[in-house]
Amino acid sequence: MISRSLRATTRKALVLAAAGAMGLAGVVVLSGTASAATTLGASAAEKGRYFGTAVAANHLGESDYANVLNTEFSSVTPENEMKWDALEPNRGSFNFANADRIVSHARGRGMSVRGHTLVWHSQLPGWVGGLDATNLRSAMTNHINQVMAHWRGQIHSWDVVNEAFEENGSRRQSPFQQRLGNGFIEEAFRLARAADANAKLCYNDYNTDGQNAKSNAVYAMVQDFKSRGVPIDCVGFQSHFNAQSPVPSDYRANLARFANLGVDVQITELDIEGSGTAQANNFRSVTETCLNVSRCTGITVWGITDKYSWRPNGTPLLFDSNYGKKAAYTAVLNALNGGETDPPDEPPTGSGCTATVSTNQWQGGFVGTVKVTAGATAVNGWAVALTLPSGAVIVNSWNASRSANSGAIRFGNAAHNGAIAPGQSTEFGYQGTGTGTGVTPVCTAS
Ligand code: 9MR
Repeated sequence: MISRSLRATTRKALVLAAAGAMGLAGVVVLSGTASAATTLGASAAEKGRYFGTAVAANHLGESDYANVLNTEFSSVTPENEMKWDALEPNRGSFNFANADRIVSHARGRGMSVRGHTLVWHSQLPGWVGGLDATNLRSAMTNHINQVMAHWRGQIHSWDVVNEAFEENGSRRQSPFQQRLGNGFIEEAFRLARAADANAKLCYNDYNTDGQNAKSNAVYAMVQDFKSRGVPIDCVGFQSHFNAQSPVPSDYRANLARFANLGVDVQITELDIEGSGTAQANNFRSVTETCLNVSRCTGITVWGITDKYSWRPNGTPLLFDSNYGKKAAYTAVLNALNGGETDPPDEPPTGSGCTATVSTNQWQGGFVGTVKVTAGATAVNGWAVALTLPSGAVIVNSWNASRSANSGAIRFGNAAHNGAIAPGQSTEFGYQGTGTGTGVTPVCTAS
């Protein structure tokens, strides 16, 4: 086992070599192993991460736009050009030209590409919504196969399914959900793995940045996929923030709990409305959050300049309308150049704890067994929150305290099982009447 600092030094040397080989601009070697980078992409590369942006094909010919893109970023996401309506406006008739321009621009300059997005209810041509189940399944299959084959081996990560959940954690009633049922997400991921075995396959959504009903539902889905071997490699957190939807205080804990399921996490559409120091501080904190989650492998901002943002009045990006670097830019660059952070590719991942539940249900009653597992650092006390379905009542529990007998319940560790070594587990249980299935336990370390 090599030491953390030696690993970090070796990593930095490797990353610098890789950045040089990729032709990434902006790495300045100061002396010995000390270095600082002067662009977002190069600074992120020093931390083993990418820094990307959404781009629009129709702006690539503008010199300011292309200059900032080429200098600052190491990854791109086509903002609209890979959506279903752009690629397959009529059934079976594909138009790859605009997205091809972005992919060749990026790959010709050593940038990676995020594919966005294969299965989404929005920007869906009308003909898809009119299909019956049999035709929709074959259209979805063909769309995934054709699109992924076209760029096979060229896409770092695909958003296979986008925005399939509602805020309350239920499934969004898209044509896919309505005609194909709950299994459509799993079907899409299995098709995607078969179509391009080398692309990372992501589920991507918004308002899932903190722990809430929606992110709990996505978490339960990813947990289920991992337990059954459904292929999924990453979860995208869009991270569109503003006054109504601020950076959540449990952002890091939320990303870490997903990472602890064994998937990469990516910040995929970052923008933060505001200006000046307040905006800069938010961008800094988001950047530090990613750097402090070992499997947070990269950040993508949702556009280069405020001028072309989908929310131009919110001035939510790092460059102003004249391509001037904003305070937010400097905050992100400094954060990327900051101190030691968790490397993205080494288990065990994250700190804190995770919880899984196994429920034995019979007619009229149930026993739940909850397994609490520590992350990369030791846990010295934990609590697990879960919500039982209505009608379920707990009559007995063991190896934990409990705050209530029904509804939202918080279990705390007992005196003897609060301390858990890194990567180790402990269990507690409860018995109740009614139906106790379908709960999602959320663990917090104290
Ligand atoms: O930024 C995109 C904008 O140009 C489009 O008009 C809009 C149409 O749906 O989509 C925007 O991008 C969305 C992304 O694809 C998915 N997450 C939300 C983004 C902002 O709406």
